[in-house]
Amino acid sequence: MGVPAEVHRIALLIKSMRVRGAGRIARTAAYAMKVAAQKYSGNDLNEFKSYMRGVAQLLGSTRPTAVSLHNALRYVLNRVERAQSIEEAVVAAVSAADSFIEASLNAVGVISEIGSKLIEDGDTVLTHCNSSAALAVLKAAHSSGKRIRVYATETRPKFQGLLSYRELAENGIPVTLIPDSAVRFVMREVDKVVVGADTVTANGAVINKVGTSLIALAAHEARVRFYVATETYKFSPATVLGELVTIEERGPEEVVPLDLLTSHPNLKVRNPAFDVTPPDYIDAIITERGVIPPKAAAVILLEDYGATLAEELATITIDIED
Ligand code: RUB
Repeated sequence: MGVPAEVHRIALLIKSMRVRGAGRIARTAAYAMKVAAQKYSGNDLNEFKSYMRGVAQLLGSTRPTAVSLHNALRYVLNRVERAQSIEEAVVAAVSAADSFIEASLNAVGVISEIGSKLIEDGDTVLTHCNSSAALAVLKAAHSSGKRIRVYATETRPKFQGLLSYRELAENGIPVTLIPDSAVRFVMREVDKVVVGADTVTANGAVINKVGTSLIALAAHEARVRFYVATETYKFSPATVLGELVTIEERGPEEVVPLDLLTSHPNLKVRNPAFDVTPPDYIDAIITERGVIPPKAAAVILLEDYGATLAEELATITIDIED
């Protein structure tokens, strides 16, 4: 059985960024796995397993950087793989997808509560792009009565900062939009930076919207605290085994108008969508399991994936020459 049209439609929503942000992408992919399981019309366990693998492959190919997407797919697939009958496998897929979505939403709630304690009355906070986890922290601080002001970066080239601006303003939080290039200029007025994450690596580096690492650098220079708010399913187990995170490079038409590209055929444009902030520039990572130093990312990964990682390590063979 082929991948259902509804799943193709969801994959396109993620690829075209109509559904975006690492948490939303993960929850939407889990939902698509549920839809796929419910639409399966056959009666063969092995066929169902390979059908679900195909669905996961399609969804996983939509955007390369956010590991949340791959962790969500793996969460559902692992439960399908363990099933002994077709009925059990379908139920496992549906309930795994549901519990992933519920746990993901709960995690953002817990992060907002924990993170809001790091924000003080009168703080000016700078945020970048549009992270539901980071905004949840700011909204929780505001609703607990703390008077905060926010600088939201535009976030070129896709202007996700406008989404943050709107969401914060609708919640009654005083927010000012700035061009990305004004970050260092306003940093002298900023008390804290709070951003989200697409992926956290084993050494505590954070991959987030391009520009994040420059903001971290400016914050470091000005001795402004730099916090990352993220669910732990954005931690990447593959990085324990030395794998590098693929940084998505998007099309030049997002950076310069199409007519300019046509009239200047030799114009070279690069459009990396994410960048890497090293752990030395991060004061703390706010997760649903507490506020951790970036270097503790490996502990979380070993807690969550230790057994699987040990199995994978055991498959690595080396030839030792005399
Ligand atoms: C979004 C982005 C967000 C993280 C975290 O990039 O970089 O900061 O995904 O978001 P894009 P959240 O717009 O390219 O998807 O906290 O909502 O998971």
